[in-house]
Amino acid sequence: MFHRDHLKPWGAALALVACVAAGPSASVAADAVTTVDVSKFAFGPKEITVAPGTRVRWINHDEVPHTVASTQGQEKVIGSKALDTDDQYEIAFQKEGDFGYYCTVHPFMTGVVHVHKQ
Ligand SMILES: [Cu+2]
Repeated sequence: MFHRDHLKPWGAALALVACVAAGPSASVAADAVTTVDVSKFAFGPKEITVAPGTRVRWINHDEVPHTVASTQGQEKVIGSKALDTDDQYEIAFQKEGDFGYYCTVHPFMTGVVHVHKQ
């Protein structure tokens, strides 16, 4: 009980920090979300091109868990937990570049997010 009361202000503080951090990008691309379907052991579309500030959301439609992780050797921009059926993972891409990724459970599953000003 005592512990819980102390955790609450922390949660609020963290949420506030997250809001402030996301602030500047929100004005660039308000609700731009691009969805990648994880289905039949593949990412679809396999390659996407988005503007900086776009949120990319992966949704697992398979009956087995998948992950989304930056290609080994690349900067770790993408890193989801195991996604069960219908689970989602979403991140915003701010920097321009080509971000390759794969499923750590099935490494043959690969994809690329190209982030470029359009
Ligand atoms: Cu997988």
